[in-house]
Amino acid sequence: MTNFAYALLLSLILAPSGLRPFGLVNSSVEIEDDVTVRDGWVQEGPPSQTITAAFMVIENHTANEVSLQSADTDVAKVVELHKIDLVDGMMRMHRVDSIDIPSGGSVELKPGGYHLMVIGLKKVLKGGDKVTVNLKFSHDIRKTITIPVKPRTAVAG
Ligand SMILES: [Cu+2]
Repeated sequence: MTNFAYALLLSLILAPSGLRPFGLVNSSVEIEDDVTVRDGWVQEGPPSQTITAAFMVIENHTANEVSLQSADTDVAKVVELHKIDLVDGMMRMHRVDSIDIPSGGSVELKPGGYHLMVIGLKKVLKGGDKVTVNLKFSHDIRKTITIPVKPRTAVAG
């Protein structure tokens, strides 16, 4: 092989790798390898009640199924994962161990379905307040979100 041919071959081999840093930057932006939480809110509790619920949409952008395993907040003693099901024509609320979010999918915690039960409020939550909630998922994923309290009048039903 002549030196010229060798240099040409080398430049061809090196050209793609020379672009690779850009490719890496782009792919790390496009492939969001993370769990994201959006549209979170806490229901303003009825007066004299120390229990309320929190809702949100959890999106799983990772390659694995991820499950929400527990949650806590400074404003309450306990946060439980709950689900409302229709059992024999009755709406029944029960505790669940975890909430699974499929890879590439999302789960909506909403009134009448999955929710975070916020138990033992340490202060009265009013519309406009902000509540910080720590979420613990499988695969050692943790998220801290700060979500608004919605006044009861703003919620249908
Ligand atoms: Cu509940």
